Amino acid sequence: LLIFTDLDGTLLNSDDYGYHGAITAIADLQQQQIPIIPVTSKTRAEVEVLSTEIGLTDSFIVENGSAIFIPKHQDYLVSEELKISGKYYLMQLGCVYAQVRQGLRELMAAIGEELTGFGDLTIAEIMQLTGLSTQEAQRAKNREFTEPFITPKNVDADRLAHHLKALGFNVVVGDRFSHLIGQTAGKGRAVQWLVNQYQQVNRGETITTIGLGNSPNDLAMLEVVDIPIIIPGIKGVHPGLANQGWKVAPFPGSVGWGVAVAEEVKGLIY
Ligand code: 2M8
Repeated sequence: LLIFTDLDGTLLNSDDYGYHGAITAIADLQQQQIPIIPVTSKTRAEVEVLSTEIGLTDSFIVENGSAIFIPKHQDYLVSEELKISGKYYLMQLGCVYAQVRQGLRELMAAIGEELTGFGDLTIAEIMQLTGLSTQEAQRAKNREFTEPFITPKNVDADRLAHHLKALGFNVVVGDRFSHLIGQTAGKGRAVQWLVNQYQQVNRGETITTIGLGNSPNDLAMLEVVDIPIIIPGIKGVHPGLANQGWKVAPFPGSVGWGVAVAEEVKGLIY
């Protein structure tokens, strides 16, 4: 069993980024040696700190499925030539940051509108928009593969996506921002790649996957897991995820995560 989880608004509460409601469920999973794999818009720098805090030690997927970081102690998951990046093996699916910054400029020219990306914002502005602390905002700005930008109010989402596609990029929508990502990146692809690596190690065994998310950028991940679980917001399920017939956690944020995961895992025999 593998648990793939989004962070903001899913494992972490939307308002305070806390995860208290999930602590017991996380401890139970760890006792059963069930990997908890973050699949997030966040950067490597952000996930590293959060993982240490929460006590997660498995691989993780950052910047909307642009890269998979495999810690050295999980080298059994590495079956092909992968780059080494710091303490990790790195499987890169998307572009590098300079490319997405250039993409944002090209998009502005194509639509004839100003757009504001994280690269244009100061730390103070990011703090104001997100509620992150100074250090957290610095880690969020420390991007390697994707550019979050403020969703323009006067540009139709389909038009934006259409132009980005023509420029060789994709756009996904998170809790607060739109994210410009490489065309070969995506939470779904990244999850599939990692499941495949686990599958090669566990030949013959069936691997069951649970995925948890709350925003439209989680759709691709929820589509490729065996058991998709939606974490609602305070106003209910995000319209971008509605009508899928998927299980919805009984509460928003970490409390919903804890209850839904505990229930689901109890129903499976491992
Ligand atoms: C951004 O990601 C969230 C995820 O849904 C969003 O779009 O609202 C990213 O920049 C991430 O790095 C950052 O931590 C987060 C903070 O709210 O915002």
